[in-house]
Amino acid sequence: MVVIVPTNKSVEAFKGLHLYHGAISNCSMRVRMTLLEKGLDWTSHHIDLKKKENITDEYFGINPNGLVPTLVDNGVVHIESNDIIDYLDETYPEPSLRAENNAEMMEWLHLAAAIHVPACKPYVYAYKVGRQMKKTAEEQEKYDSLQKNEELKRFHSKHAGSNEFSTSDLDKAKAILGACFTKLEVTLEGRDWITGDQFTLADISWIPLYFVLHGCGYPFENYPNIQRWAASFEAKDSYREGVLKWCPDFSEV
Ligand SMILES: N[C@@H](CCC(=O)N[C@@H](CS)C(=O)NCC(=O)O)C(=O)O
Repeated sequence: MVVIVPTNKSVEAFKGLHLYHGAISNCSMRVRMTLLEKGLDWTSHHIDLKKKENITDEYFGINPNGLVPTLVDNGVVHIESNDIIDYLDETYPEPSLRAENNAEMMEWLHLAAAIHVPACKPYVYAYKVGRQMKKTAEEQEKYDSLQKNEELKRFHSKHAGSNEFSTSDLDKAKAILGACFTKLEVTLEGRDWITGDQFTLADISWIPLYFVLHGCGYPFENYPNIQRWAASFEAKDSYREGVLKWCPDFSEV
């Protein structure tokens, strides 16, 4: 659980569940899907990342990394999407999204979190959103003044101004994604869902990764078990409402 004491105190008065989230953000998709699977009511605070609505004093006062999603539950601020979905399942246990083998499920959540900056983000920025996400000089100055996280500063400097991601950054990202999707392909052999017969947080954690990377042209045709798994989750209401309603087609982003 990653709880933040916000400097923007306005959110501490919030009642119920409030989610700051982005339509095109894969990390937000996993939280929206979890809220929907659980039938929880929540108040939406949409942050348009393309309009850089995250780069404000107000938002950095809620999420010190300036990232979406942020969940506020009765005034308590939670960040980090994989921790948020775990927190939601612990706190609102019905219906359960936890696997019988909790350790195996958590391993998938930790893996999704670990590959976000080295693999997922560079791939998505290089093949889809990088140019649209470039900051104006003014936005860059504001971002530099607000962002204290060195890893994120380094990431964003790689496509700032006229910079683009290097071939070695992309080769590294592709190698990590290749290893992860090979692991997922092998795991799904003879299984409906990632941890077995039951749809769990492990699936919710990885569905948005599939969705955005597929929209970037990632070669999923080489992974038949993953394609079968995708056909199953595409029939779910939580996928339609939590992903497609906000972002009908990532390739069009
Ligand atoms: N580890 C964070 C990553 C969140 C993240 O990178 N969110 C992206 C959208 S998926 C974002 O806010 N990007 C804006 C930026 O990098 O400035 C989580 O899982 O919540």
